Amino acid sequence: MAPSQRLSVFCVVALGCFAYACLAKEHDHADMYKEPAKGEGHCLKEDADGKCLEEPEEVPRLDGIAVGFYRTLAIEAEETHFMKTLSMAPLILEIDDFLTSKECDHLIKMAKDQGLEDTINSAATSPKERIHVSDFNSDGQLDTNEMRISLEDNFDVYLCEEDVLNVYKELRMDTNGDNLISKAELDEVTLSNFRDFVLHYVNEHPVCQPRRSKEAKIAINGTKDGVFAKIEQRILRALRLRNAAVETDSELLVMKFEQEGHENAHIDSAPILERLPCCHKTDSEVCRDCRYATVQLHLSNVEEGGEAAFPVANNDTYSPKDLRLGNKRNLRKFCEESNLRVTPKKGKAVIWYNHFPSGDTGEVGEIDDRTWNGQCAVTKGEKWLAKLWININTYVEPEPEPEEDDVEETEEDPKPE
Ligand SMILES: [Ca+2]
Ligand SMILES: [Ca+2]
Repeated sequence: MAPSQRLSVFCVVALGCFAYACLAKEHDHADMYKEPAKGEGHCLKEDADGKCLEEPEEVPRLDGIAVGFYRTLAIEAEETHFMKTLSMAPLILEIDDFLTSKECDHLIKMAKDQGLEDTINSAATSPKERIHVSDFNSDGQLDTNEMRISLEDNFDVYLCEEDVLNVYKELRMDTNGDNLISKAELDEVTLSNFRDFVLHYVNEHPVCQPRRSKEAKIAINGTKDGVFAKIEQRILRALRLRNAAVETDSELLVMKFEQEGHENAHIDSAPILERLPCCHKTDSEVCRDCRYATVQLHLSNVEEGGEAAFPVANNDTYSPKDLRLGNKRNLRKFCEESNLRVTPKKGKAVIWYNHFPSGDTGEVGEIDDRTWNGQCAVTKGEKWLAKLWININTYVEPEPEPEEDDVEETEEDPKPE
């Protein structure tokens, strides 16, 4: 998932917005809205029973207005919520007390009833035929930073410089002792030995793991759980997402972070490749995530640490290369360097859009590569978090192969008259 370098119109808009950022509670601002009472959501034409006959093509997306802006959400008769804009690029929104304490406890109980398992690092166990290396300065050798990044990309492990040097030493890779690995030096190590040792090293040094957490994936498709159904409706209303093309993921991911638990920064969705099916629409392993938005529900308070972190949020000069070379994905060690850190609080929702809207069609557009996100280490106590993804199908069915009879015959070798 190599993030592409791009500047979108949203970055330009964001720059303009910073000029009047940090508005105090603008509850009376003209942009505040009340959720319409019935059915009007995003339907263009309804039948007599209120069933939608015609949906607009545009994918709804809230306007953050400016960092610090508060929007009033009157989405339930008895309750008013306030949505605060935390970042414009990417657009990140926060709603305190979005869930009640009882609702949080209910989701935790669902996870406990199902049973939590250690989160698995699937990238490390998937077979590889060769290692892809990142020789950023094209000098034909890997310095320790380039090797660190190569290991992240190949095995989803997060070593620091001293760890990389330890690996060299144990595997006797750096034969001339210059802290650089040439192609010849790399070729001396078999892939399986290299991989096995790195994974062994990471097991011995859990801080190098991409995440340390336990999780339960709760099937929510067609769930009869009334508490969850109510939360789901609240989310869709808050985001004004009631379009038929929108569906929440079939699973709610509930994560538990114990002391020292963390999750390094990653992007939740994938670039749009129209001919590759969306994972929520296929059973095939060959698929891509089509997660338009992410909803993080904080289910507990945390005594210390455990912030939700966005390393490059609101970063005017973001470049994927700087993110990698600066080791900012490693939230276990460099949490404080993240541009935006959100303190966990029971009941809080943190929401962001993983994709831009497409300027041409109003549909889901390119991935927003500033949405790098993760969880800083819990330094005291424990933390419970739920994640729900809002999916929009961006898969285009390929044209069917023409039947043999339909193939137009061309005269390649016309007979002379
Ligand atoms: Ca190099
Ligand atoms: Ca060397």
